[in-house]
Amino acid sequence: RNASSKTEIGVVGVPFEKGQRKVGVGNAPKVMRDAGLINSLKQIHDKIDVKDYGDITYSIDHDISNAVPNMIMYEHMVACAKALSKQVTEILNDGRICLTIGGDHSIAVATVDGHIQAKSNVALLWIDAHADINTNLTSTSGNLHGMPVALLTKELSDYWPYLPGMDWQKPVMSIRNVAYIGLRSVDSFERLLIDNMGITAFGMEEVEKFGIDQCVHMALEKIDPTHSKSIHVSFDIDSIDSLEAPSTGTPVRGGLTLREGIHLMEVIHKTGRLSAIDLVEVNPSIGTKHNVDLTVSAAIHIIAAAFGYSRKGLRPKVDDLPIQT
Ligand code: HAR
Ligand code: MN
Ligand code: MN
Ligand code: MN
Repeated sequence: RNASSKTEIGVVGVPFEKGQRKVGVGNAPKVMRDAGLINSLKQIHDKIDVKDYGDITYSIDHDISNAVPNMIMYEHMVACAKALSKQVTEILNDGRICLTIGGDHSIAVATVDGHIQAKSNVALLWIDAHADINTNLTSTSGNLHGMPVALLTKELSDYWPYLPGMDWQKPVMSIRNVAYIGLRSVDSFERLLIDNMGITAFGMEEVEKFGIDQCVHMALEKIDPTHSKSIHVSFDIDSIDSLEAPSTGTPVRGGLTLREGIHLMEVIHKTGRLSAIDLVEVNPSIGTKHNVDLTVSAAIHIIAAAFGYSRKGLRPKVDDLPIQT
């Protein structure tokens, strides 16, 4: 039973939506909290301790707007990321697993950076329909949520121009320590990079061929062969099929089932080395109320699985037994 060890969680909300152009994804932290996220965490088992660190706030430096070509609303990302990276480091240094509720996926530049500051040896699982490994030269949209993996990894650092205001962020992570699961909408330059760099990538074809359990184990074996790293799961809700998680900015059919998403997180939980989760791209302004409810509850189920929620149920504590045996 997983209830035997104490789990301390630190939650941070990031009401940030400037990494893409649709309104609403910035409201996800509020909507997730209103849907009972914190209580759902507390109810997983009796050894869970949750501290809510609130939402990230930041103020922007207008002097760097338009400083970098094809990076839309760049100055907003820079300011938010700096504050968020510090918060993630603080939560980890407090001895808690960091749960970051986005916001769009550009915020993962900060969460992974903050994780590396605290733990140095980090393995990153990127669960997404998209590869998010464009630079400002390869992106056809200029949307920053399509660029975080390229900003984080040292093998891609030479492909960027000088990025004003980002000097604090060191691209020290190796692409060898990154694995994708769920890919099904990858741009042509992204495909070239994945192939030429031999990046570990389990697209939906591989999920179909090997099953989700094998895919997660193979991904972990690649990025953490010594079973010693601090694991970061950056979970884009659009990895889940758009029938089960419709309220997201760039939905793609043919994705992971909610059951596969839950199982993936159960496997990660069992490693005992999960340190940080991002749950991003839930957009409560997209679709009907039913669509939003489906998407938010899918996100909460996935998060609960990562912290040890058992679908088989847990036995009561001895003191709670109605009959003393
Ligand atoms: N690859 C496309 C781009 O760069 C779309 C990627 C972004 N969508 C996301 N992120 N939701 O995973 O614009
Ligand atoms: Mn993404
Ligand atoms: Mn995506
Ligand atoms: Mn092994």
